[in-house]
Amino acid sequence: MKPDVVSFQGVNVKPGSFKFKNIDGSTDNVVNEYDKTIISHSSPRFFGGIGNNFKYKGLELSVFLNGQYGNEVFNESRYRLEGGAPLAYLNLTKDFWENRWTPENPTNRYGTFSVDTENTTASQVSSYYVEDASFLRLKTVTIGYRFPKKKLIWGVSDLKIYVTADNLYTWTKYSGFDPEVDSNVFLLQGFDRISYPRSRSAIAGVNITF
Ligand SMILES: [Ca+2]
Repeated sequence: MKPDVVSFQGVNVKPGSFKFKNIDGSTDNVVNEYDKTIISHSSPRFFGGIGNNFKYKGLELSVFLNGQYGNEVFNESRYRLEGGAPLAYLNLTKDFWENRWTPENPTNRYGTFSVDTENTTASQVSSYYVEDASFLRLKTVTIGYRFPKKKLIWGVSDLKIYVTADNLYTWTKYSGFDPEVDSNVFLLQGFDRISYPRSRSAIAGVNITF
């Protein structure tokens, strides 16, 4: 270990540990509860949606986009699947296991792994697990076709066929399943407790008016 490495109270900091910043100005270079600080912003600075309808002859297209900007999410999936909760004997991702820090693989991509919390800094909540959850989602797209009235027969006065698709695509840098997370606890906003992603769906329909 280099002499200027910051130590973490209660943890054996080793090569491959996360590096923490001693921000309280203490000269002992120890990180403890006095070095805690606010590191993120769980509410979006901006959120909204925009929709538009297009018509050309019998064709109709409607598009709705929604999104948010400027909020951050604690990605608990990564915390659990990258060795942050080792005592719970949770699974690890293959990517983490194969690319974790070891003396033979001295990488900055992941930290080292240990089964006990005294020997890993991964179980400390830190900015490492906090991610930008801004997104833009192609929420709903509907394409329809209304048949010309003069072509209708059998007493039909209006005939329209359509296809509607939901959650077609999401532009985001967030690495979890879905940046629009719900922790199911009101006081835990911006906390991704491995929330289930929104499903992509499509329905087709026919509207007939006699
Ligand atoms: Ca300190």
